[in-house]
Amino acid sequence: MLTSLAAAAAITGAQARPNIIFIFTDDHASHAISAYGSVINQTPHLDRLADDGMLFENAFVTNSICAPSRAVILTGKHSHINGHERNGRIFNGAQQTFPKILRKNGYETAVIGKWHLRSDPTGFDHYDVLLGQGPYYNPVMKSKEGQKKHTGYTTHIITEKTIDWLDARESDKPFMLMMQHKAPHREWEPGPDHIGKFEGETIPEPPDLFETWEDRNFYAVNNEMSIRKHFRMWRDLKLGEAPPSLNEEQAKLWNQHYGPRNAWYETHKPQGDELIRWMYQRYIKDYLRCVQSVDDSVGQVMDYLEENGLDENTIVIYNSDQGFYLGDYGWYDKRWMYEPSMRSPLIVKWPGVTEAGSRTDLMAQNLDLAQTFLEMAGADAPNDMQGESLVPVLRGSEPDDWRGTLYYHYYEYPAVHMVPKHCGVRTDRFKLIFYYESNEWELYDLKNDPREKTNLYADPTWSGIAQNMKRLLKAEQIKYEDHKGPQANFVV
Ligand SMILES: [Ca+2]
Repeated sequence: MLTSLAAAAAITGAQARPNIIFIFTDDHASHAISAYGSVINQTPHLDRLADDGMLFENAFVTNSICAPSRAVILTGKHSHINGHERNGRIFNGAQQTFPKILRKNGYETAVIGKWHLRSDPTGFDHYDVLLGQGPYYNPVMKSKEGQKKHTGYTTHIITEKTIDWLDARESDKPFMLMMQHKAPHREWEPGPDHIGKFEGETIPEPPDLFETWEDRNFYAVNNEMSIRKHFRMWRDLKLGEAPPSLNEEQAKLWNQHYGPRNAWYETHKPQGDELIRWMYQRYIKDYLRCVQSVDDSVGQVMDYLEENGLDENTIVIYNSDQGFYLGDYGWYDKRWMYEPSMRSPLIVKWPGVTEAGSRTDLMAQNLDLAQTFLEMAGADAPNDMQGESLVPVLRGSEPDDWRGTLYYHYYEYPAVHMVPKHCGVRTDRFKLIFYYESNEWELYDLKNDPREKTNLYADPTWSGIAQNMKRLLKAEQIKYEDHKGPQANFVV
């Protein structure tokens, strides 16, 4: 009797554990989500998720670049600990990750979509992932059964595979599913259903689209991600023929859309500011078209959960691997510790736990997700994970001892876009950045200068703050064991 009661209790407990769906995108800046106040697009399905859950107004990454961000999320450890400091490394899949721990605790785990870590996924019952970056159209995907070529738009295919996996599963275990889109990563190739969106509209420009950085730091002047100078006209701005990866039907639609607009460019040959404006419109519309397909995907997954009675016991999280410059600071791309790329969107719907439509301004970081997922599932997090579980915040409390400082470290130099190695700390008011290979510093007052235009580091008025921030940097480097190397070579 006792045994069967205990077994029944165990089953009830197992059933009560929530499912987790982690919807993850690549390069989706929070300022291209209307729930975050976007002035350039509408994302009704992401807004619906925010209406049902909690939106983190201050969510950040530790290292604003694609594969390293993924490694941080899987391990709950900074890049220098998990060994994936820069793109191109091969992820050590033998190390501890949160999906492995969930699996040991009775969860069924799956990842579908972009993986980008070079080694095969480990810790998953099922995976079906793009090879490397993967294309926007007709991707080859790899599963435990081998590689398979698909026809169609990659955002649609990843969504369909996600829903198919949910539909086919027979296990009574709770599940943790990662649906990871390629979109809206460069080269921003729109899907067939949104390729004509925004036509005839003028998307608002950011206030610093024409920034040249001439009297500012050397690297920012010389990096290779400016709207002004660094687009590839063929792939980024779609001048010329359709990409060869498209089939005949897809190419026909592509050429119908881009052909007449390319003819306008060839006739008018805009120059100077007019050219920058034209390139910005061309870029941002394609970026937003890709976002629109992602937003549709979020809606389709949420609809599926509701229609199949899964919505009440499934946590849905939306996040991106980092932010992005949408013409902000005169740029596209990411990498810098500046706000547009250090930030990422983070929205969590946890039915019965998060208050619908709530927001928090506490600082969260992608480093926190592994421990958050484990606590959601009732599993213990290992002591060597370096983040903070967001569960208390999701439950509605604002812990007094919540972190006041974020640590950041970017490594990928020299490399594409030529953004220097740097590290730094951010508080809710100030940001200190250290370019340790040239011993240069920047200090920004985020309250009075949110777009980081005035470097206060050498200003005597701010020397006390600079000193305090250096102390914080030293303390964070010790805390996260990143205190041996050139990034720690400074005196406070
Ligand atoms: Ca990315």
